[in-house]
Amino acid sequence: MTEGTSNEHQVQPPSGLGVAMVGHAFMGAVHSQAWRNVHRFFDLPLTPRMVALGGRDAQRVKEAAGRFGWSSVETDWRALIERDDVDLVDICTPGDTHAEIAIAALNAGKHVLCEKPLANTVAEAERMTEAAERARANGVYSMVAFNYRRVPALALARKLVEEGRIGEVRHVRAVYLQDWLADEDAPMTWRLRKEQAGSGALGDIGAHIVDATQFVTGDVLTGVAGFTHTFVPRRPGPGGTEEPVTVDDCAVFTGRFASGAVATFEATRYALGRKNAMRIEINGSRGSLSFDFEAMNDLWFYDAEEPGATAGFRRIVVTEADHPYLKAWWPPGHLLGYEHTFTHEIADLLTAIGTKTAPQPSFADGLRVQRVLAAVERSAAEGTRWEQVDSTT
Ligand code: 4PW
Repeated sequence: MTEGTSNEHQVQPPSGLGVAMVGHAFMGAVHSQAWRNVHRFFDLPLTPRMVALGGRDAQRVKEAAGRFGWSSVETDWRALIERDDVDLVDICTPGDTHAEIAIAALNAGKHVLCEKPLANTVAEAERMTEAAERARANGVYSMVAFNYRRVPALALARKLVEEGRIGEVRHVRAVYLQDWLADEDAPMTWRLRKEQAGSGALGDIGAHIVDATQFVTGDVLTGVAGFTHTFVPRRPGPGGTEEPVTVDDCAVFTGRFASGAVATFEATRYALGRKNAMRIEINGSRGSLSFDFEAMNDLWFYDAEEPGATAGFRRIVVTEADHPYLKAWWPPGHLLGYEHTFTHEIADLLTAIGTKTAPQPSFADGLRVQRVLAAVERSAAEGTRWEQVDSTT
């Protein structure tokens, strides 16, 4: 994890890194703010130069570049990769383009940051991982953008697990709940087309809880069983015609970690009232940890070694200078937000590249998540064995 600077003075890093980004929607906007600000708050070996933004529509990409602070534009991502002033390519496009862009960039000797999930299929993720490993042998690095690893409270949770503060992990309970699809008249989007998104809630947000739980526990999932469901099979498409929804709306699955820990997962975009509730609870043999992204500065810790009369879940407000990433930011109690997780991610990436160490999560980590998603889909397709419940009274 990258240490921050004190916020009283800025340190000018020694050399620059030319960055190009492909895509300028939600993820493009949030990555842009991180590229713009990261070196103003973190002491880094490299300063990013936001040299070019890529997008297909010339007018829209020009407007986005002006708004977000990119110096030039390209309407073909291949042109970005060919440029000598580009050292790193940041991929913020839908999943169906990740493999082609990432492999071309790595083969051209450019470092790559790629949005999650790494790819739309395991086969694509395998090819990307092979390209990443070849490139790494030549000092070219890559990372998959699982930004929630960089929530200070989750980074602290990992540290507490590593230090043995909750003992042996027994239960992992994770949900990622959003509600932006609950309205059945909400229009079609690329996130609902299998050919573009790979899967629905499973890959879009389920991927985050798979990565985050593996990160916090330092363990890997070795088996899953689950099912998926699509509540609204058709939605208003472009031009007023209805279009079929070809992905899952929700995914529910159980899992087993290599250590033997038992896990449950739920990902949905139909949980009315829950806007971005990524919640993780871990119960160990000596204590428990609990986190909810909708109150992302808090980590709840239950220490079973405290005397029974006073033991209870304790709220840790993760804003102290000695908490992960916090030295770079505001005085205690002055809270951080969603965007900071991307700034932290990019600080860690620049530190890794500048010090010639492999950034994490690697494409191999992204591939492992992809294999979990594929296993859930196989389990769903093959049909979990459902036992009938006698509902007669
Ligand atoms: O974290 C989530 C993403 O990965 C965001 O809330 C939106 O859902 C955008 O993509 C996914």
